Amino acid sequence: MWMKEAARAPVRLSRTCRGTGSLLILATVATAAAGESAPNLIGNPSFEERSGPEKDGEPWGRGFLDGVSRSPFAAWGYSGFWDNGDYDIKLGQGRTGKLCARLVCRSKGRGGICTEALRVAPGTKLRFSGFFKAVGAQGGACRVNFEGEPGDGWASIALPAKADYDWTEVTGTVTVPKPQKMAGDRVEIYVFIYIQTYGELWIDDITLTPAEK
Ligand SMILES: [Ca+2]
Repeated sequence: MWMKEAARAPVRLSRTCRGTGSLLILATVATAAAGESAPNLIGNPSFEERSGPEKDGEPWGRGFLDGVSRSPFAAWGYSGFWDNGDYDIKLGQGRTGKLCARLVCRSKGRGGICTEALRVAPGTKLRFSGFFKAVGAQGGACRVNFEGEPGDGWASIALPAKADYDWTEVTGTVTVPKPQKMAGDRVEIYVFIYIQTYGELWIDDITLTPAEK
């Protein structure tokens, strides 16, 4: 589904430096519920857990996620070969913890990483936050793209349009659309993070949490 570009709904977008971003997250958590953190829907959000040997039931490379193979990181899939691109995925020094994901261009096109299926009710408002760093990322764009049953690219959040920047928080709020056909009360969505530039995109500390209505 992610092989082709699709119309993307605009989303509210803001960027803050690391210090300010942490304060914003704490403020959100503090108001979400009395003393409880809003649940992060993203597995292995800080890329600290390696994928290890292949496990039964892994979604990568089959069915809906055809084209996405397993990555070195648990709960994340990867492809470096869309749009005639050739992107490697490497372990980088983490913004927090020990590790982050690094997408490294060998030939410009499109590469990216993807979450496992996340099941949410249509109409749910979700707050995205992630930290990104770029090294020589020029000649294209990088973005966070929301895909799955509601449609190809039902929302998208642009990453900074700069070739080089240090760890920067990117946030946005999206609302899950209702597909024309659905069974049950939840739909599957996926979060993709794409690089379409030369150079490197570093990724760490990804959160997707239900936002207040
Ligand atoms: Ca990390």
